[in-house]
This record gives sequence, structure tokens and C-alpha cells, in this order.
Amino acid sequence: MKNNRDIIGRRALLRGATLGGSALILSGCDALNESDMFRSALRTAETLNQTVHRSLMDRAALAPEFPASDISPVFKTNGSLTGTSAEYLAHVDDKFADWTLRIDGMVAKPMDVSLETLRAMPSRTQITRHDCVEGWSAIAKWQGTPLRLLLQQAGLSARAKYIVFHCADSYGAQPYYESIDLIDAFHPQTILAWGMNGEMLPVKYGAPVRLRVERQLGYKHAKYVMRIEATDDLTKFHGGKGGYWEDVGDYEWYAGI
Ligand SMILES: Nc1nc2c(c(=O)[nH]1)N[C@H]1C(S)=C(S)[C@@H](COP(=O)(O)O)O[C@H]1N2
Ligand SMILES: [Mo]
Repeated sequence: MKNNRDIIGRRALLRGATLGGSALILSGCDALNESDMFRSALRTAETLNQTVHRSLMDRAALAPEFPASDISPVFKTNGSLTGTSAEYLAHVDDKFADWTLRIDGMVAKPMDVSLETLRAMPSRTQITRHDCVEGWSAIAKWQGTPLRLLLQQAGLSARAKYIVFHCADSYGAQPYYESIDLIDAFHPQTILAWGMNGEMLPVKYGAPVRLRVERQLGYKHAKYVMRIEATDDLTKFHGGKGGYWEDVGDYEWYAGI
């Protein structure tokens, strides 16, 4: 038999969580405590609670960070090595001086944010490992603006469920895009990186900004991000599966690591 406080605590929890006002069942009905049915109900509630809690904690956990001595001397590139739209190429020519990041969709205040403004906002620096689904990894130092700050500033709607990243490169006629849920969007290590290893982010690594979403595999880390759109429905974008590779059918939408 567990100690009394434990039982009372669980009673209160059960009453509040599942039995509503039916205190009748619990108050003064100690015989029920002894019944197998009651005990197994308690166990189920406990297990369920632990499972839900564990999985939520897991999504909130930080990805490992590394010392500067672990930074890879060469960071492999993959996928597109530049944006391809005419608009993007013009921005490369004038060093992104007039480039702005569009933030819209399910937000109260759609915004166009310049690179200068982004860089002036509070930033986070992290040395993390990038894991590509093709089987290689590399470590770099990333500096960028936490995505949650931008979403808060734009007034993200309470009805929004996903954040979509529209990129400046295409595979044939298909633009690269990606999406994440709000747990990843508000994760402390999810940043729009404009700095890499102490320099301005180079074009081949996604200039002027790329997503770093450190609990996910490489293809979720959208390069050449031009527009961020909040939505409650991924099926209305392109192939409807939430990302370029997901639409192609090669990779899963949720790529948690
Ligand atoms: N816009 C865009 N983002 C992209 C890709 C791409 O082709 N286009 N490739 C993805 C893949 S598969 C990986 S592994 C990483 C590669 O980033 P890197 O070139 O900085 O190594 O970018 C991801 N983001
Ligand atoms: Mo990748």
C-alpha cells in the first residue's frame, strides 16, 4: 500500500481530471480503493500521464551543443547551392541591401523585415550538428534570430498550427519549401540563421537566412527563406505534404532526431 498522501494526491488528480463533480464515487468510499478495477484505473491514468508527459518533454529537449573545437573544418553543402528566382539573384547582386523577409498568413500584423532589422534583434548562437538523411553530419556555429520572437511580433493567430517556409530555389518547376509545427517553431534553438562560423551566412549555405531547427533532419533546415507563412492547413501548399521532399514522396514530414 502506498502512503496516504500519494493516494490523496492521486484521488484529487483523478477527481479533477476525469471524474468532474462526481466526488460521490471517491468520498468515503474506501472499499473502492481496494478493488482491482479501481487500482487498474489509477495505473492507467498514471501510465498515460507519464507517456504524454515524456513525449512532450522530449519535443522540448535541447539538441546537443558542442565546443568550438568540434566545428567541422569543411561543412558539406547539399541540395541547391543558390536561390534561383530572378528576384533572389538581384538580391545577391546588391548584397541583400533591399532584401526583406515576408511574414504573413495567420498573423495579426503581416511584416516585411529587413536583414538589418533581423540582425539587430536579440539573437542566439549555437554550435550544433547537422544530420543529413543521406548519411553525413557536420558541426557549425550558427547565429540567428529566434523564430518565436518574429512570430510573437507578428501576432501569431491562436488558430495557426504550422509555419511554412517559402524558399528562393526550385527543382524544375517545384519551389523548395518546408514546414514545422508550433512546438518546433517556439523551440529555443529554432532560429533564422544569418551568421555561420562567425561570418555572414554564405550563399551556398542559404543566404541571407536559413532555418535551423535543430531537433530535425537536414532537409527541414530550409535555405534561402524569403517568406514565412502561418497556417492551419498544409494541404493547400504545392503537393500538400508540407515540404518539397515530402511531396516528392522521399521523406517524412516529421523528421525528429
Ligand atoms: N532551399 C533549400 N533548402 C534546403 C535544401 C535545398 O535544396 N533547398 N536542401 C536541404 C538538405 S537535404 C540539406 S542536408 C541541407 C543542406 O544544407 P547545407 O548545404 O548548408 O549543408 O539543406 C536543406 N535545405
Ligand atoms: Mo539532406
